[in-house]
Amino acid sequence: MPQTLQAHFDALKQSGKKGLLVLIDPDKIPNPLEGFIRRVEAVGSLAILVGGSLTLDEEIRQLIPRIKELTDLPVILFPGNVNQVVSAADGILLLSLISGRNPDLLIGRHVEAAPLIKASGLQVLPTGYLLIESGVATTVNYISQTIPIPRQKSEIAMCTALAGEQLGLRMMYLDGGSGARYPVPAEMISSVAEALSIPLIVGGGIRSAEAVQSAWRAGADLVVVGTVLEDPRLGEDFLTEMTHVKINL
Ligand code: 1GP
Repeated sequence: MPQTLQAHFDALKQSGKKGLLVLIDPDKIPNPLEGFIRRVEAVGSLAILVGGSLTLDEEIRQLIPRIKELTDLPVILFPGNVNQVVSAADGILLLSLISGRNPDLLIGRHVEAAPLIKASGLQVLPTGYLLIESGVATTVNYISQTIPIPRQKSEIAMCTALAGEQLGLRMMYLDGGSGARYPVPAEMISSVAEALSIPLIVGGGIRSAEAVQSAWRAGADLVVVGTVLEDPRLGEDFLTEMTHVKINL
């Protein structure tokens, strides 16, 4: 990927192509990691996201250099807290939780992390993060202490995302949270996608190739999958299904 990550994702959006991003939770590192990375490459993931809203140890600091040794795919942090700013990665989704009204997650943590991020040399992807109600109380619901946007309230999601773009955010992420029971509804994805001119990421509860394609069809530019890959059998089935999908619709 010779361009910057932002330029790459902007170009993807402009061209109407679609992308997949695999998320690794540093507390649930696939074993063996190398075999997993090879399958992630084979399935066409554009980058590897690393992070989570709650991490139990410092594993992320060792994990990123291990991934970098195994692949040329960009590694992008998906940080749940300031401790997940690791300079060995390529970029960071600098998330502002704009669906919530928790000032710490809108701007507070960012102030604390700003000098670290500047010193790290990481490429910054300023990202509006919208938490969507997903049929189960996810870790991110609890940890963020915010109310997710109700599933049927597409117009709230759309106005929130639009405000984020108007404020200068460069990416938008609609997330049901890791392990969501239901993925973000297609109608909500469409409504948000139609309002935005920046790349739209969708994740949470996506467990099949059909669900990935459904999110793409609705207007997601990038789809994130994490939990499905943590189960060896389901993960294998998913990756096999995805190898048959024509990724750039
Ligand atoms: C979580 O969107 C990501 O923030 C991925 O969700 O783990 O449910 O795939 P899953």
